[in-house]
Amino acid sequence: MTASRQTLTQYVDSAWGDDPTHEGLGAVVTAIAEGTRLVQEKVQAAAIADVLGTTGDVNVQGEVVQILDEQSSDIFVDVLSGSGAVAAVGSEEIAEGVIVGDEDSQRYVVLMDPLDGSSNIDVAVSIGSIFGIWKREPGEAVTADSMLTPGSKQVAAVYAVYGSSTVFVVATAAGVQGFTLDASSGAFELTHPDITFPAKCQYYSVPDGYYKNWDEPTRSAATMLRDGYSLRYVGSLVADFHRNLLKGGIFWYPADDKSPNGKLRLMYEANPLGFVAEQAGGAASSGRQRILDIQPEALHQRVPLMLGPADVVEKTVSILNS
Ligand code: AHM
Ligand code: MG
Repeated sequence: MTASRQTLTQYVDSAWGDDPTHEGLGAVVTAIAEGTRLVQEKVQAAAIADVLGTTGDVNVQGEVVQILDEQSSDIFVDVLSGSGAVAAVGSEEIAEGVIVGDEDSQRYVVLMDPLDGSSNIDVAVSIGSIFGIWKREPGEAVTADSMLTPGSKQVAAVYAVYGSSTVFVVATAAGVQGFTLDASSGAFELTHPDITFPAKCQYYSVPDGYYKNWDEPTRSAATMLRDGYSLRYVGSLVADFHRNLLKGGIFWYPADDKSPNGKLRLMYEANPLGFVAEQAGGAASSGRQRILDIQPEALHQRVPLMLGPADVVEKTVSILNS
């Protein structure tokens, strides 16, 4: 008989229930979990409900908006705004940050990629959602500028993967906890406590098809990875990252001739997953500096992104800069 596992609700209560420094964090994470349940239902039913495909709009990134991108963003803005603990929300799909309120109880700012892996929505490949959580100073004004805070100031980061199961990973300074949705009860159960990168790296996840657009140092560093590890790349950052975190692997989306700042977004993708990587004993780098140290200049700014075991990231960065 399987011992009963801690649920996300129990974890939130025991980790932060009586802790004044984390007051309200449980409400934020619980709201994200509620949104995740709703989005995973949409993802599962998308083809049947006829909500695959595009809205016909182009987002602030200049990318075609999928119907599920927009619906997911709306769902998470709603649950976060209703949590009572969130002052502002930024979304990859929304041009400006959404200011919710500046009550003292609204202590957190959440920046998110509500549905990562848009190109995989229509083809039943794993996709996910990514969240960085920052705490406001008491009395601090809630403005567009106050959302531009370095990733090192995050108090927590969360991601979900809608895959062969729905997983929900929560990282804080106390470590990285992985939950799995029990579809029959609707509870997230703690199936992967205290996640850290395994000692052995097996995989590298790099968009090799852009080799022709890379400079020589990027080619050399990628060749080192190709010589040492097996390629795994599904094209959903959050799913590639999750596999690499559990099995041992490095993810790298470098800059290239066509995208000199890389493709991925600092505030919605790099900072949250960089925070998770570091809390799991790994590292996150742009190839030039630690991701979490970057002073953001714009909500939607892009950055080259390397995430993985610390020694492999360090070696790749060193070849890139040699
Ligand atoms: P999205 O947030 O619009 O889905 O775009 C980001 C995605 C990442 O999930 C993934 O790592 C990358 O884009 C894949 O890009 P490419 O198709 O160039 O390999
Ligand atoms: Mg994304």
